[in-house]
Amino acid sequence: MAKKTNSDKANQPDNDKIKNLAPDIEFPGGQKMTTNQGVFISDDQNSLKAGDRGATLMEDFIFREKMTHFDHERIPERIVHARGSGAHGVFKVYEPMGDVTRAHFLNDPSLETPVFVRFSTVAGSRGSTDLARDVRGFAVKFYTQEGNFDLVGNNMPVFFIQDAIKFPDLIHAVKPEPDNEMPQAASAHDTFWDFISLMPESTHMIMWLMSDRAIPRSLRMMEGFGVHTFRFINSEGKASFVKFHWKPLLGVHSVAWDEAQNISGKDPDFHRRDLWEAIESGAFPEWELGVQIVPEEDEFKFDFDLLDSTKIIPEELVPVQRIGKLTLNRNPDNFFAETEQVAFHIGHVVPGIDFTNDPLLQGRLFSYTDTQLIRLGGPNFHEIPINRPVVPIHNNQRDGHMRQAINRGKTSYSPNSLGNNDPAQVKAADGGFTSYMERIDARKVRQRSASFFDHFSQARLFFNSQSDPEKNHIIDAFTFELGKVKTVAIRKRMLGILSLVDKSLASAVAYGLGLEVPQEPEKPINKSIPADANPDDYQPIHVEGSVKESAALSMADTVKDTIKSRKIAFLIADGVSEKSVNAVKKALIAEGAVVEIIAPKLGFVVSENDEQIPVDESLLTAASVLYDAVYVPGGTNSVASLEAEADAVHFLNEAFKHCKAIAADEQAIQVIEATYFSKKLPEDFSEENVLAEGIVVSDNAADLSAKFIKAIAQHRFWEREKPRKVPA
Ligand code: HDD
Repeated sequence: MAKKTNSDKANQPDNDKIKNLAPDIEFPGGQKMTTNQGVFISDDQNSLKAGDRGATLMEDFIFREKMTHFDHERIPERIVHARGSGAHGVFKVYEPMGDVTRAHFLNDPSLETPVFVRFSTVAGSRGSTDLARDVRGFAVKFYTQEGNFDLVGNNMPVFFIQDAIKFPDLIHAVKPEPDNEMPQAASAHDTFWDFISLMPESTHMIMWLMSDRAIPRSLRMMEGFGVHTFRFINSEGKASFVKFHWKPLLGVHSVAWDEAQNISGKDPDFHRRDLWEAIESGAFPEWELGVQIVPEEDEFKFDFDLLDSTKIIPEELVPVQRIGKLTLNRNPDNFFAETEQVAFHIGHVVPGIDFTNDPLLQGRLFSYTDTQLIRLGGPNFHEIPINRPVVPIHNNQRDGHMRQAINRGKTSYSPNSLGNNDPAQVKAADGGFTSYMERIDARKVRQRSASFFDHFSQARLFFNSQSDPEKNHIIDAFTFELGKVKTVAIRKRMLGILSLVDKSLASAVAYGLGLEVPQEPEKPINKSIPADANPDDYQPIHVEGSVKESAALSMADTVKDTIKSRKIAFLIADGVSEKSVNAVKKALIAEGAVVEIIAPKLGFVVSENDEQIPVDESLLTAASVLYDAVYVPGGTNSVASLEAEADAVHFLNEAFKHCKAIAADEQAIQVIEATYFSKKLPEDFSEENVLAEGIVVSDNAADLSAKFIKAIAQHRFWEREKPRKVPA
């Protein structure tokens, strides 16, 4: 029997959704070529012509079919989040959550719910670089026994705007400018900052966007957030507010901005490749699902509005309970069929989960189905294999473009007597969805609640919660982005806004821009005002937030005890000591790291004992920015070659500049001496120094490995930038 899949997924488990996809899988192995009508093709090389030098004949149905299909291969890319990478996996809840939600998949710890996850950048096109400074989408489709639930979140817990009606404006501002379609996948341009500087509600989100959260080391090392406040409903109909979090077990880590820009050239698919390779190698990425639960009666207990998507609930006020685990354990078989055609919608909820009146959430409820209609071509996109639930669908919807279901029977209306009044509605007690009966007593108005008008206290909370290196990176990012803005008035307006967040931030950015921080920000600060309104009614209010610092907001406080799936470069040349290679390699692999051998040329390196060591990458195809750490083994001839090899020295210099862990066998000290950081080596390589500075040189492989592993787990040694001499 022909193999059903096109890649060996022996180590990547099946689940109910994978089985549900199986009948649609096509694999050509051992098969004969046919037309789309199933006719065998004898010649796929030549079109049918009137003579061997004559014109192609209209009757050539094989040519016409092939060409027509090709001509129609593309569909519109997503208007936002066009660039994405997907994976299958499973979710399991730890304990029944029946107290707060009746959702079946959150109540049975023995149940593995299949999921499909798509990560994305927001602004760039489908082919744009993964390492753009941008928000990352984190969309999870749970194929539950009660239908599909989509948690369509981001890697940042807040959003730019408070009302969905501003979304087209925001996206028009950030996308490439309409006259010249520049810049691609970048917010560093006039239209974006023009809009932001007029919309102070975006200030909190902008702090996140200018932080290193916007340049993750890996999709596997970022948090996810549902952003809005949702509702959980239990089986008694009692509601609680809930915020969703994804906490990565590998910790939250980012790259340096200079590194991100380099990666964009060396490997624009860096994140996509990293996710794919991790899953192929069995290093399955994992996140815990966290929830912050607020009882309905506490709705007005906070100094911000739970319905305002520019606010977090600080974890100090409501702790995050970790309630289950997501594991991504299978790569897609086909990018287009799965990752491109998957259609998420925040309105895909199951009984036990409901919406709130967050005006951003409410507007999203319209946009997602609407966009799929144009993107996927019609109302039957739910039948596309990746989108269909693992439970049957029965309703009276019929027909439309590309309908797959063959609905049997005469009745497609309800009530009916001819078809036994089926399909039958389902009582709430038996699993039928019922909307939460929120009491509403209000006038119909186009207004923003005054409880949404504090735009700065949480921006300040975020800035105050960062470590010094993180603060410096935020300052650098603002200086970079506003430096790319050509209109000086926009730069000045932004400095006015920043001065309302933190004076030191504003003056550090102003310094880099060669400007003064304005005494008073331009008034009115908020320019997003209805025509008939009094501008004074729309101005920011100043709130002293009750939480001044929150550890969860800084990546400096993240998990730093693992080097699982980290990529370590070994720089070697002919004459290398294979003992010095193998001992450290073995120790790193035992901790789950990936080791790649890099040499001046591809093929094999011949060791000092004439052993052949296969080379993974050459100094030409590899670059330090693609690795987490670097090690130089011993071997007299090898180190002499590397010392004289400018690319090898550059590799190390760059690793130092990007604050990475560096190790060298004592014999390789001369290579380190050729670098510019040789002057900055610590006095000794005690564990304390290695953990502070990230460099270890030793003649003892076991000692070196142990310290190197601890150093890699630290991720980065940002302190190296201290007098800000290292331009990372
Ligand atoms: Fe959105 C896609 C996340 C606000 C309208 N959004 C999209 C995706 C993610 C998000 C992760 C990609 C899904 C995928 O991988 O296919 N969006 C968010 C978050 C928001 C948000 C976390 C704020 C909390 N979005 C938002 C608003 C609107 C939209 C306010 C419009 C009113 N979003 C869309 C869209 C997209 C989309 C136009 C484009 C492609 C798609 O839906 O399927 O409908």
